[in-house]
This record gives sequence, C-alpha cells and structure tokens, in this order.
Amino acid sequence: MNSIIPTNLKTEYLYNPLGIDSSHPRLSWMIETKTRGFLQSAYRILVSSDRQQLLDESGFVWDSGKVNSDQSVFVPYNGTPLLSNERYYWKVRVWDTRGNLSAWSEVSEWSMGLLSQSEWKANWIGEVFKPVEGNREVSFFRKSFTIGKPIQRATIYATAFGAIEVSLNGSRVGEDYFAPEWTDYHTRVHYRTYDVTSLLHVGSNAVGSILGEGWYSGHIAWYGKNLYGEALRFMLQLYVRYEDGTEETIVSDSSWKESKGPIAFSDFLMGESYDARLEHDGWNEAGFDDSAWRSPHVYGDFKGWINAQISPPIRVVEEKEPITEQKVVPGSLLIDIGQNMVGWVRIKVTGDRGSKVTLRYAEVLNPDGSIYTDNLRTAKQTDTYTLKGEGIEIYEPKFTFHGFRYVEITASADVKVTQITGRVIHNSMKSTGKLITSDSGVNQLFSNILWTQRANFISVPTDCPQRDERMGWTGDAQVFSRTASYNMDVAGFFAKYMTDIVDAQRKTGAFTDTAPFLKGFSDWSTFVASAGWADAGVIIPWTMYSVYEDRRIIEDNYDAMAAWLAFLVKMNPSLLRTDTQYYGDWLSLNASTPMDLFATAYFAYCAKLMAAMSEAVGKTEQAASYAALFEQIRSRFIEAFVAEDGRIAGETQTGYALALFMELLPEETRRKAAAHLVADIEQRGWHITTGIHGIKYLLPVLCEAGYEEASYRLLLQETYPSWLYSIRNGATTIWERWDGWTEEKGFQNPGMNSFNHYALGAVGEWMFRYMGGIDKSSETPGYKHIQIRPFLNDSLTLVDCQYESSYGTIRNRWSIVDGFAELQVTIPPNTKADIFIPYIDGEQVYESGEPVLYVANNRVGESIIDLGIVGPRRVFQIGSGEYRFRTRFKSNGAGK
Ligand code: RAM
Repeated sequence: MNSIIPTNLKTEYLYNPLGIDSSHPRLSWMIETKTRGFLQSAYRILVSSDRQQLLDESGFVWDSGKVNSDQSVFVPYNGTPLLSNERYYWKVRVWDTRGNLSAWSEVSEWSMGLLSQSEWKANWIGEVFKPVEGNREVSFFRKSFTIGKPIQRATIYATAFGAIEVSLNGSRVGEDYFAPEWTDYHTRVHYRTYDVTSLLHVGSNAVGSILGEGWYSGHIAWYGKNLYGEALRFMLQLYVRYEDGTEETIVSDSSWKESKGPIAFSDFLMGESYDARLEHDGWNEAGFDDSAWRSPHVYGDFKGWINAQISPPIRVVEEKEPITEQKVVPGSLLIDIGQNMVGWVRIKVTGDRGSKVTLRYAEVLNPDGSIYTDNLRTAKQTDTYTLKGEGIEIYEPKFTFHGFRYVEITASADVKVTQITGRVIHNSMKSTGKLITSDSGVNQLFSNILWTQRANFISVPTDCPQRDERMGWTGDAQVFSRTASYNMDVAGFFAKYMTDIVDAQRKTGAFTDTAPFLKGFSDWSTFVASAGWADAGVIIPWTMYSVYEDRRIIEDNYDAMAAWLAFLVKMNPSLLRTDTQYYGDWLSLNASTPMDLFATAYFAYCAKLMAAMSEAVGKTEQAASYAALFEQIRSRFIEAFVAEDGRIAGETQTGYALALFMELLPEETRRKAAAHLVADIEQRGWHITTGIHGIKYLLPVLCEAGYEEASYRLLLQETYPSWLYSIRNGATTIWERWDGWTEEKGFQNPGMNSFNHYALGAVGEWMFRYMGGIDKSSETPGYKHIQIRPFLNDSLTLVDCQYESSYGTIRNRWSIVDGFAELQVTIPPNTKADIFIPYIDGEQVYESGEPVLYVANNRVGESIIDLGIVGPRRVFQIGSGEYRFRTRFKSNGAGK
C-alpha cells in the first residue's frame, strides 16, 4: 500500500539547514501519492540525534506519537531541549482519512547553531585599524593548527562586520557570497554554519579568511562609506568532534596572522581592483610561511544579537554565456549577455605580466553602441584585473556585484580574453512558479518579472541593483511580495527582512521607508513613516502568513506592528492620514492621486490586516478593536473622498484601485466606481497611469468587478506606456519607470532610471491569480484550500500556470480551442480546491471525458462535489489529483 510517501522535508524555512537558532524548529513536508482526494488524517514524526538510531527506531529526542491532525506545514518540534552544535535527523509518516498508512519519508536533518552568545569562544579580530580615505585594501587572515586524532565531525561558525569568505586547507568553504549578509549591524549580525568534516584531516591544517567591506563599511546608496563603522572584523569558530567523543574548538584570536594581498579594493558599488602579481600562493594551506604577516587586532565583544541567518544564502545560481561580442571602441570589446542580470563575469585571460583588463558593466547602450552609464549615478561598476602573466588566468571578483547586460572589456594588445561567463547571483531560494501562454510578449513579461526579482533579492529586497542606491525600499518590497511568493519560496527571505524592518523601527513606533535603515538618515522627516512604504511592516507579515501559513511571522512582529498602528492613530486623531510627507503613487504618469487619500487608504488597510492577523494568533479582543478602527477610518475615507456617484477624489486609476481592493467603498458605490475606473482607462486608449502602488491592485480589481477584458487589454497593450512597450524595445527586466526610454525622447531622467526595478512587475500576482487562476481561498491561510479561478479571455488561447505550494504542485493549464475551454488541473495531496469553470447555461461540463455532474453524483469515492453556479461559472470542489475539465466557451472579446 506504500504508494503514499511524505517528501520535501523542510526544517523552518530550509532543506537540511545547518546551524539554526530556533529552540522549537517547525517541520513541514509534502505528500506524494497518485490517489485522488488524498487528505492526511494523522502524522507521526520521529527525531533522533543519531541517524542510525532513527533508522532502527531505537532512540529519539522526540516521538510525536500518532497525532490526529491534517497539519503538514510548520509543525513545531516538541521534544527534549535541543542542544547547540548537535545534529538532528527526522522522518515522518502519515495516515490518510481511510486509515491507510504511508511509508516513512527519507531522513532529513538539521543542525543546531550556537544557542547562547556565551558559546562564542572566539574573538573578534581584524586588521590593526588606521582610518583610510577612499579605497581600502582587502585583508587576508590565516592560522595553522594540528589535528591529532580521527574526526567524527567538524563545523565552522563564522560571522563578520564585513563580508567573509572562509577557506580550509586551500579549499573555499561553502558557496556563499557576502556572508553574513546585510543586517542592521548596530543591533544584529548573522552567523553562518558550514560542515567542513571532509576538508579537515589528521595532521597539519590551515584555516583562512578573506574579509571584504560588504555592507558594513563599503559604499551604500549615495551615503558614501563606513555607514556602520570602519573597523572590519570577524569571528570564527571551528568546532571539532573526534571519533573518541572528545571535542575541541579552534577560534579566531590573536594567534592568527593578517596580510594584504591582491585586492586593492572590492566594493559593491564601485567594483574591484585585483592585481594577481600580489597573490600569496598557498596562503590558506598548512606549511605556508606567514612570518612576514602581522598579528591581527583583537576587538571587544559585540553587545547586539548574533543570530543564525534564516534565509537561503546568496549563491551563484546560474551561468550565462554571452550572445554576441563585438569590437566597438578600438581596444575594447563589447559583450552582450542577452539578459539584464546581476552578478559579474568570470574571464579566462592570457597576456603579459602587469597587463590590465578593465571591465565596465552597464544595462543598456547608447545609440552609438557604447555603454550607457549615466543612470549608474556615482556607482562605477568597474572591475580591473592585472595579470601575473602565467598562462591561462581565471578571474572573477569577490566582494562586488553589478547590474548589467553589457560588459565593455578594455585591455592592451597582448591580452587575450578566451572565455567570458556571466555569473548570476541572488539568495538561493527555490523557484516555485512557471507560466507559459500563447502570447510571446506575455511570456517575456513573465521572464522579465522573474529576472528582476532575481536581480534584486540580494540579502534584502532592493529597489535596483546597479546605481548608487540598491536599498531595501519597503514600499517596493510590499507591493511585489505576493508576486515574489509565486516565483520563489520567499518565506525565509521575508521573515529575515521583517527583522530588518523591526530593527529599523523608530522609538515612536514609526516604521521606515527603507530597511535596513541607514545612519545618514535623519530620524523623522525623511525616509520614515511614509504611507505605502512603512506599511510594509504590516503588509509583509500578512502576505507571508496568507501564502505560507507562517503564524510565527505574525507573533514575532506583532508588537512592532501594533506600535506602528498606535503611532498612526496618535499622529492622525481625525483618522484621515495627513501627518507627513509621502511619495504617494510614485512614478505614476499624468495622474496624481491625492496624497491624503492614498495615505488614508493604506492606514485603513493596515487596520484591517491587523484585525485579521490578531484573529489568526488568537488575540480576539485586539481583532475586534482593529476591525472597529478599520470601519472608522473607512467612514472618514468615504466622507472625505468618495462622491455618491462613485467618483473618487483625484479620479485616478490608483485611487479607484486602492479603494476597491482595500474594500473602502459602500457596497452600492463599488459598481459605479469600477465603471469610472474603466472609463478612465478607455479614455486613455487602454493605457495605465498608475505608479508603483496602483499597479498591484489595478488588474485584480478590474477582474473582480467583471471587467476582465479591460485587464487583458492593459496586459497586451503594446503602445506606450505599457509593459509590452518596454518589451518591444528590448527590455529583459522590468523598468523603473514607464518612460525610462521612449521612441520620442530616448532615455529619461538619468538619475532615476533603472532598467531593473521590480515594483511595476507586481502584475505578476495578477498573472498567476487571475490569468492563470491559481489562488488560495481567502478564508484560510496557505494553499490548504485552493481556489482555481482563471479569467479566460480569448485574446490568449493557452495559459499554462504552475505553482509549487507548501503542499506540492498546483497546476492549471487552460486552453481555448474551437469554442471549447479545457482546464487541466493538478491539485496536491492534503488540500482541496474550489474550481471555477466558465459556464454557459445548459451546457455540459466534462471531466476526463465524462459529464462531471454524473461523476460527482454517482461515482463512489470520487472527490468532486458540485457547488453550483456562481455568476458566469460553475463551481466544483475537488480533492487532490489530476483532472481535465472541458466545456463550451463563449468568446468574450479580445484584449488585442
Ligand atoms: C527611489 C527608489 C524606490 C522608491 C523610492 C521612493 O529612489 O528607487 O523604488 O521606493 O525612491
């Protein structure tokens, strides 16, 4: 009977994570079975500190016993206390509602990090600090040590104020870049954990580390350097457990040695300068003569938090070969990667000792074919490599990244660049979304959204990856968060970002407009508390809870969110939000949404989400008071901005979209408001005027109000301004502004013209939820109760949409052929789905060739329930499995 098996075991947000901090990590699994209508009725989890004992079932730290529950996502560990440095193995099996028992899952594991600060025995060490003006040479650190007996297991814990790359016996440890990533270093720093058992051996060993500036002291935005401090330092602890059961810890301390090396500087915004002639061969191996190296400076303890990183680390996730190379300027080669991307290129070169290769990176080209760099502002994005002249040399930078599609390579005549490879980086989240349609423009748009997410999910969700900005703008992040969740598993990434948001929160309760929040920013007047930005502190936990059932993200951030609401109420006793400057619907075109309307809408929305989140974590009283607050703000909103005929002050697409989406209108006015909205879109020749906020809400509200044709017209619009306009003009990522480049005017506003800004890509959410029709029911968190409700429109003949939820793959592939609509649907085990099928009165709906009503009513054990007719659709509830529905389809107007 073992055709049922739990798979994809996850601990907290990761697969087989090393070094986690949580004392009650949550365990999740998916279930694989072909049985239709599979529901879990019970589970049993076993956790052991010994793999063999787990397999033999001879010793556990937790045996959950048979727990009658359908929960398979985020089940908290509840065994004996977990110990630092320990490794844990777990497996799970489940029962279905018919009493069938699954096989045991494969064994999954995690290891605990250092649960208390006092377990850090290492010292913070760095170079002996002298203040440096401008560029800063990168330090290398090393230490030799002896291992006297056979090792059972070895683990490195490393943290840094700066960015650290660790190596052991000449091999790079792990694949992370820029560890331990960006946090508010005044409050918190991450550490990372690496299993180095296979790199260590009995005898002489050496550990090395390279310490770059990273976000700690390198350039950030337009604020210059040293925003957190100047004293780069790191702390490293190598924990060894011997086969005889004894332990030893090798730590960073005054006995290490430090030296400069080949890296003259390496900075996120500026690039890197590397002189291979200055390399120290074998510097991270035992036996290297480090007598000329200096002793490091030992720093005092850090008083803030040292936490394990909960999000997947930044890695190289893909390589890209150039599509063309051409000579432009004499002595220079222009490389086109064919895709606007983030990372760098690795080159293979030969040439004379001392010759230089200069690589300049850019997103777009000038009309004369040279690289366009005006939009980088002060960011130089330039890497320089000086050859040592010893045959084939391979170079890639260490502590910098660039936003680019083009690379201009300049070198003297003796230099030959024989290979160029684009190295794509981002936090290595699992990809979860796929979308293919019958329209190549729409497919390219999906690709552009995805690539823009990849480009900007670099430790924090940044606005852009190229110019001297690259900050965690909260507004952009919240608007895009649901889209992001379709594309990748962002649960851990946003949970980490919430710590940044809360670390940045002001004493007043105000959330900030960027997180991490930078020292150069003043405390109140700028970059704090802006409507639509600061509200991210409430919207992001809500979104993550909704998608992933992550209650802990609400619990952990509840007080901070409540403080934000209290701040808003205090500052705006009239409940119309008028307290400060905002950016409003940033980058809207020829439409100006009144600021107070915009801010009050978000204020109301936050109150509403707080009510729902309070409910979700059992805070019933607070839920009631936030619900009442929402109603009061809503009344004030209606009085102040909504006319009886449904017109909304400012009469902008964004104003209508916010009011409709956030449910701020009286019932009888909704229809009229939607009609005004559509009239505005039509009057503008089916063009969008919204900025980065309205764009998230616009297409969804059109569909909900019965104007799906209008939403398809906007999607498929090819003339300016539109998504497909940018695509027709070569975009491979989402532009910051609709008018970033126009036929008429060329490049616009160089200072604010990124070609890799995801906010306007927030339409990705609509593409999955409405076009593809993969959504969750609004009543329950997560995809336990799925809703398949596609808005078919015969401007497309095929949409094949797939999403990997916490329960497994959900797929809806719809097509329109010869007047028939067909929906091929996959629903994962342990969920149910309401499926909405276009319905013409009196027409049959077939499932796998048979009339569905017959199947629903007569086939014993089938998991199809007829829920009746809702508007133009017939609704069925189905259980897990694969289905093929088919019915007659009435042409409903083309968006093209
Ligand atoms: C810009 C950023 C960002 C936006 C803010 C208001 O500088 O690029 O996208 O949120 O300003």
